[in-house]
Amino acid sequence: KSEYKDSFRCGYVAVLGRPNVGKSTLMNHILGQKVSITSRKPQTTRHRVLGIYTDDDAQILFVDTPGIHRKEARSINRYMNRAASSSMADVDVLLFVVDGTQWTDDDELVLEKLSHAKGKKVLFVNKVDKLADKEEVLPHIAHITEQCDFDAVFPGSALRGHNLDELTKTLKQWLPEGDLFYPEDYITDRSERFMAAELIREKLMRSLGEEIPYSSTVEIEQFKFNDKGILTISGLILVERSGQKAIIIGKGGQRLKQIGRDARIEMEELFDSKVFLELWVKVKDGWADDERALKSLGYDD
Ligand code: GDP
Ligand code: K
Ligand code: MG
Repeated sequence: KSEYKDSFRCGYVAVLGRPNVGKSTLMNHILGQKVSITSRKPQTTRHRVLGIYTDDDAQILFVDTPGIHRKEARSINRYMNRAASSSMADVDVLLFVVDGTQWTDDDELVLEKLSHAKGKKVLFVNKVDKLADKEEVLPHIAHITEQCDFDAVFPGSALRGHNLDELTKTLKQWLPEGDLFYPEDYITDRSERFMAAELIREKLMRSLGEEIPYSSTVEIEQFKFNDKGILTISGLILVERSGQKAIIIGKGGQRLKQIGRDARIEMEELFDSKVFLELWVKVKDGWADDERALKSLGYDD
């Protein structure tokens, strides 16, 4: 046994890629907890979310980002691209996540940005579980590494946890030596109110069809324990048009009830408390196109 034990390491890893490749799923799996919401729909992640992983020899600060994409017609989209691009600066490792089954123009865009960035670069080729023939990822990897140098490449699956231990080991090794930045029991720097709003938004994203999810956002109006120790949360869902409000509420209020039930179950686990959740839907036209409205709705990092 050596008396020169490796010193503790701590640093930032930005998780980058186009929408829907599995960035948030990957981070959550490594953390062992849902810190960042996920769904089948692109642009589920709208904010930069810090996920904190701590073990005996390192603390990894994952910066989960909204997917970088070309469509920038609306303020909300510009905000998301800004949030993602700015996390490329001042991190120790850039983790580029791609979908091993699908390569698009948006991937090309992220790769181009990456090729100019400084820092260690790791490529994770995700969703390999969907490939019958795993060798199919090889031309993919060749195409990517021709355009940008990577210090390590991992094929794997964020959903099934394939190759994540190896990935984590490599990431740790490239962090600078240093003490913990956050207490060891922290999993995110986000507030409980933020987490509550995100869980509601996740259930919305998952329960609705196309279009509407991108026109909705959630504000927490109340978050407090009552005298019986029950956590009372009041969430306001904002949409852009009255037709959308009707769809979210559903026939006899059924859809909104289901969204509330699903969100409450996860909140009770996350906050380790009984939760009373009230949801409201309100029309606020144009919030996604208005920089000032975005700021007041918490899109300001
Ligand atoms: P993000 O937009 O990059 O953060 O992607 P998400 O983490 O929200 O994932 C997008 C979708 O891909 C979700 O439906 C995930 O369940 C799915 N997904 C993520 N990783 C994997 C994987 O390794 N295998 C499969 N089959 N699906 C995955
Ligand atoms: K997604
Ligand atoms: Mg995401």
